[in-house]
Amino acid sequence: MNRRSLLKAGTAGATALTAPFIIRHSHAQQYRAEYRLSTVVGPAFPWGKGGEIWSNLVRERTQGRINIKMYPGVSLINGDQTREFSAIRQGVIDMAIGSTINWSPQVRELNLFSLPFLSQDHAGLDAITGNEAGKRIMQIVDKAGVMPLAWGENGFRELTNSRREIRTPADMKGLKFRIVGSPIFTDVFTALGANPTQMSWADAQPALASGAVEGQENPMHIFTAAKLHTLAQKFVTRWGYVADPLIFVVNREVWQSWSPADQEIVRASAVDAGKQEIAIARKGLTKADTSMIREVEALGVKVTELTPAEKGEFQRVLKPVYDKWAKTIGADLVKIAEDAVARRG
Ligand code: X2X
Repeated sequence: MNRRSLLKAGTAGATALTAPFIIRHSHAQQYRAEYRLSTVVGPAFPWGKGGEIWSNLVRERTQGRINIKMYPGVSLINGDQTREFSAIRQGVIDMAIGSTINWSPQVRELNLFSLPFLSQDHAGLDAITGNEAGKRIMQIVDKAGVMPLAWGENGFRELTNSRREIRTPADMKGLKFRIVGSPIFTDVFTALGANPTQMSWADAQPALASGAVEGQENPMHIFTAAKLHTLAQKFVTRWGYVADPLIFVVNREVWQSWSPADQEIVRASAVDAGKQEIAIARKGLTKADTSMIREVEALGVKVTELTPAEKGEFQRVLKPVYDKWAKTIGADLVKIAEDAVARRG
């Protein structure tokens, strides 16, 4: 991204605004008492923990000049997580660690990560975010009007339900699943023969508790921290169809109100917090350490690992959905990501 043209654009915009705004620009030290950081879940989850780590690092490293307050539950927008990106752009939210899923209604390229079975595993996801595709995504977010700083991770989204073990698309037939409010998920679950309903995370939990929906998909750390086994979720299928990365961002005007030195502190702190957060999100879910799976089984939950052939069957059924969305995302970007995964270590 060309930062000079970005700054110029910001200055041009500022001249149209009121005098106090310009004064704040020329006296960059005039910081707000508090900056609002939005996340969907709180510090009991790796995602919210990442927010806590970022806030603490920034507070320490700026000697309190930049004081971040966390608003989990996307509470600044009443839990309506698919409005988060617009709210950051408009300044209702100052900073966020957001899921690409929740921002994809505004930024179509972010659907890249929701292409079923694209990333395959942690190495595949790292190959995408750490290379050209990841750089392009950051440029796209920047162009969409929000300052992107670092990657984090919610995790691979696994399938859970209250009814039966799922090993094939046929096992999903007619089951009612809560899905996130992003259209690609409707296409995926419909293609698999299930009965999907879009709702926010806040609405999902009562819907699971009452049996209005029978299943959902989310990373294992969300499963344990939200105690989804107490919401009738007795079956988990680890299909790893979607990796759910997070992006650390700051509202453009807030960013420009900080001194270059403080901008650098916020950026470096986001990178450091992102690395720590990703390690927390993967804990117990690596080849070397599968303790998270044992933990879930100990809750009385049946955890099913699919064979490569079984995964291949889901992938085959979802091929038309993949191809349709690859066009929306941009064939070029999808190809770069696919090549990165194919070359992964
Ligand atoms: O709503 C979800 O499922 C969650 C918490 O994972 C996201 O915000 C994408």
